[in-house]
Amino acid sequence: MQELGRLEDLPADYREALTAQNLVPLWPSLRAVLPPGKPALRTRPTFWAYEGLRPLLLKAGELTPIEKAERRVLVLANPGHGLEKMQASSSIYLGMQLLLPGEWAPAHKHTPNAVRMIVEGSGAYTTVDGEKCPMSRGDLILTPTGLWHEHGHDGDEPVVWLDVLDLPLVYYTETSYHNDGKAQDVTSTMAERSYARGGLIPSPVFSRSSERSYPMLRYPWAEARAALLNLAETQPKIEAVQVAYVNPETGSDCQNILGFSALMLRPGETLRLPARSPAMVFHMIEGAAGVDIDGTAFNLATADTCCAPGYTPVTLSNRSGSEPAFIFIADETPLHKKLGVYEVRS
Ligand code: 1HN
Repeated sequence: MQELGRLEDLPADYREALTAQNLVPLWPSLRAVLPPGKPALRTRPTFWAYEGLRPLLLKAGELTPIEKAERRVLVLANPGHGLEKMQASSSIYLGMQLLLPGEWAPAHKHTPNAVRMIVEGSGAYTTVDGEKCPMSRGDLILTPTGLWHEHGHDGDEPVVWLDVLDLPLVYYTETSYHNDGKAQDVTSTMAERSYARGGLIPSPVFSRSSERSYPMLRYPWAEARAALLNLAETQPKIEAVQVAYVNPETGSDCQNILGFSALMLRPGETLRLPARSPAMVFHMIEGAAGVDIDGTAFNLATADTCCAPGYTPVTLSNRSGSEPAFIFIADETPLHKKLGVYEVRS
């Protein structure tokens, strides 16, 4: 490959003349923005242990009242991007949020899409677009772009959840902003029960649900877990016991930018994921798994989280020979497919 001219090769007065007119020569930077064969990946394999994070999050509950935080979150930041950027990958933001009994996180809406994966505790709820969604471990609750949401807690123990947002991408595109609002009137709860059986949806003639971009906002863990166990039992030869969180009206990804799925590793199973362009996040819902990211190995216990850069093969292995392991996966697949840059390499 041809080596290109460097900035230092140019006379100083020429460089100054360019700068004065807001001009930049391409060739000294061409290889950096367009490296050969594979992108330059800032996203590093990174691991966040719940055991280490939890006491610091609970301490934040003592140090910072909810009124002073609005959302009491410790961000899971990837050092490859610089911690201050608050990015897990180029397009994924991760945070662990704490809500204590009696606390209230006021209503707002914003352009980034969020989901919450409940990690521990019960008694809290989030109200999204008038639907009150109770939170219990392993549930996935959507807060898509533009929908009002607020969190409350009627229980008696701390509740912690993992927030996954496309904030870095939305911020990068200069489209990130929020609006504050007043407390919502609750108009429904457990609306996901309308979609509780595969292949059956409310009548498209008489219901207004099919007009909504986000008809299902809460995906109870009990349902996802049962679906995985059924899949493993009825399709013993299936390569990966994995279910995608989709819009039940369309069968498409449940949100526009990030994709979400739940994976079951059968007892003793090892699963090789091919190198694909999207970065991925793995969060352990139940059990324990090894995650090998092209030679960087992490051991995930329940509630631990890690991320893997794109274009990198990942091997997952259940560390138990007798119990299944359940992993929540978030990735950038919908974004890459929409942009036309999605690739599977091996
Ligand atoms: C947000 O609105 C929430 O509503 C959590 O709980 C985390 C991170 C960045 C921007 C908005 C929430 C967030 C957030």
